[in-house]
Amino acid sequence: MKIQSLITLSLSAFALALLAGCGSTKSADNSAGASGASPKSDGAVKTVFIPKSAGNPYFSRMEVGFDRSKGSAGIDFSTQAPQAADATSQISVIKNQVQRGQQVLVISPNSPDALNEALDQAQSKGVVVITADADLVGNESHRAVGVLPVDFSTIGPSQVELLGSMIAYEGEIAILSATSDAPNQNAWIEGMKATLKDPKFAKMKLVDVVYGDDEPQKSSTEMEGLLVKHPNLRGVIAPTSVGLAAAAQVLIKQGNYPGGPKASGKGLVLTGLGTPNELKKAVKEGAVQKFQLWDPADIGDVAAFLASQLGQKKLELKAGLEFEIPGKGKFKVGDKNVVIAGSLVTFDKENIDKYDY
Ligand code: RAM
Repeated sequence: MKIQSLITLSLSAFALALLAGCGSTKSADNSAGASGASPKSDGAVKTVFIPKSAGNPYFSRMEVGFDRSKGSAGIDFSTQAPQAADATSQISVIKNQVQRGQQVLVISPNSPDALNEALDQAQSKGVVVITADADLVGNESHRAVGVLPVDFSTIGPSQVELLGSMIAYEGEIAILSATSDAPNQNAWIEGMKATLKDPKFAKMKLVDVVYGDDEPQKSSTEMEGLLVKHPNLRGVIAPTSVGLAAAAQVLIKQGNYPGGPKASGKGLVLTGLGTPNELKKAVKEGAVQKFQLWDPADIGDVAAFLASQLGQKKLELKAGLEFEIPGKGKFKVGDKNVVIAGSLVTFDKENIDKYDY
């Protein structure tokens, strides 16, 4: 890694002055204050996080990151969830929060494109828009930066390999996703489909993709539907924490996992992306052997830092820029201004008790 390409950011005035020397400081005319989005009297950058939906422990864990970093980052943090996991509900929240004078919107978008206009309007008023957790895939120009948990291109292949390794790379498989418009799940599903074309997976046949809309009840119903509709189903990937937790409950209830009390034949293997706390019981009972995720709090930490820097116009993002978050480490701005905040972890009964989120 080239030394000269490393720009260390810290919250000290000195380091920020260095950034100004890199051409990152904007003139007062560009300041957010022109639009009514102005900092608090203590200088904290008014930042709101808009998750995909309410009541999802995954987003609560992201908020842990924001909360623990807000002091050091210098943001005045709040959150407002939309009423449902759809773009229309998020648009009202965006408008409402812009009216309330937020300087930075951090959003996990429910659509890759339906928020474009609302986000553009916010940006035209001087509000900084950061996507976090999910991105505006194909519409990245409608936000300043995307803070993603891991490189999205690795998730589809990792999930297919994980399921394949547990079903001897053979049999009918299905996907239980979030909403049909979810930009992160859809990107990962594309990755899964591409991976399945590899000869290694030639005997794994994707027979269905269903959507539980990140609602526990709908996810359970969709999982039950898959089991009825595909009696020979060998595996399910649920790349959504809500979907995976709900599907695991269905398997526990039905007992049809490998070694389960009602397994017919080899039993159904379930994996996906989920929070360890929601899956502990299923892992201990054997209904889920292995699944993956990252720590969502890492996304909150990085987004809090960038919200502060961008809200104060102290950072000019460009591909290749490296920065350091005090106490957390070095990060890099990649193509399309994507910053990767964490890393993929595979959980199983050996390690799951080490995690508490
Ligand atoms: C759900 C949401 C979120 C996704 C996780 C894995 O909580 O859909 O966007 O990142 O699952």
